[in-house]
Amino acid sequence: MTKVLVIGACGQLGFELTLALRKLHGSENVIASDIRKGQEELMNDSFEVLDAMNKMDIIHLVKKHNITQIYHLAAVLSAKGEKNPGFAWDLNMGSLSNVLEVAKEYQLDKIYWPSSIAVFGPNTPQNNTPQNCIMDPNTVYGITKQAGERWCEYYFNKYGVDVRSLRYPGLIGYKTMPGGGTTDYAVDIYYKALQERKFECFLSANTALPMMYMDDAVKATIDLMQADASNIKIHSSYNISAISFTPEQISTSIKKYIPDFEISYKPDFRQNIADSWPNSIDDSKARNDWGWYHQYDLDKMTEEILKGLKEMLSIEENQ
Ligand code: AKB
Repeated sequence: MTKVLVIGACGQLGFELTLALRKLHGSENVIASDIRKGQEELMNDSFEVLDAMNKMDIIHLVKKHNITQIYHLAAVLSAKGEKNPGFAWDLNMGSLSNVLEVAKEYQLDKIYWPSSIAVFGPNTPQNNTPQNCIMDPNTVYGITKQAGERWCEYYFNKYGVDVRSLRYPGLIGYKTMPGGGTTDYAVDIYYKALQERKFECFLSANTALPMMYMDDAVKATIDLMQADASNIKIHSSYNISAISFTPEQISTSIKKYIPDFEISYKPDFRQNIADSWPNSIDDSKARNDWGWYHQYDLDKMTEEILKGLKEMLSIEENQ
């Protein structure tokens, strides 16, 4: 019997992934948790307030709900991490260590932990970045993700913990706002396009970054976790990719639906972070090992987000 604990369920990915996991395993079998209460849709009997820095509290929930799998999503992202690097290190590494220790001690079936394209750095090959190459992250977030990957592989090799991971590109969804990432502009731009018809971008026009629509990210995560253990050949984290685009290209895509939309550029400290990350990713190992494929290109994503967001915003306005 699968019993899942999602840590960081109220975040941008956590919200949509938790709802998808509840569809898959049944609501009563997926316990959402976060440091504080969040969206109404998650708040039922299967929600717990949890500070992932407290190992005893994680153990308490594992015992209380007979948990067999943990999805540990809580983390400080790239831009926010630079404002308080010590805290980002403590939270990202401390909570991961807690989860891996609990998995080892209580012999959990599987753990999911997200890595990121932030593991790459200025000396990484930027185009079609391979799975294995120079990795010299220069943000605290990227450093914790790279160290976390090593830590996950270590727990697999030394203790047999079945921990699985993906190096997410920028994730783009509209149902929950992202918090503190460098790729967040690609979410905000859709809100501003509908509400103000204009957007000032904190990255320059030609900054290409790997990105992915949220539905694809949820699918990738569930596919990886459902894959037969014998097909999982990488126990650090898999490169995963869908689309790559620049601010100029996403703006062109939006103009197909909102012709009077205007974009302007005012790069800030996040430009340096973006410049140190790949333009595009080679994810052939994920495609070959466990059959990954993506479903959304830029225009399909734009169409779906603008439609969904329009409905969501007009509902809010009418309330
Ligand atoms: C960020 O921008 O920090 C995240 C990421 C790419 O991991 N979205």
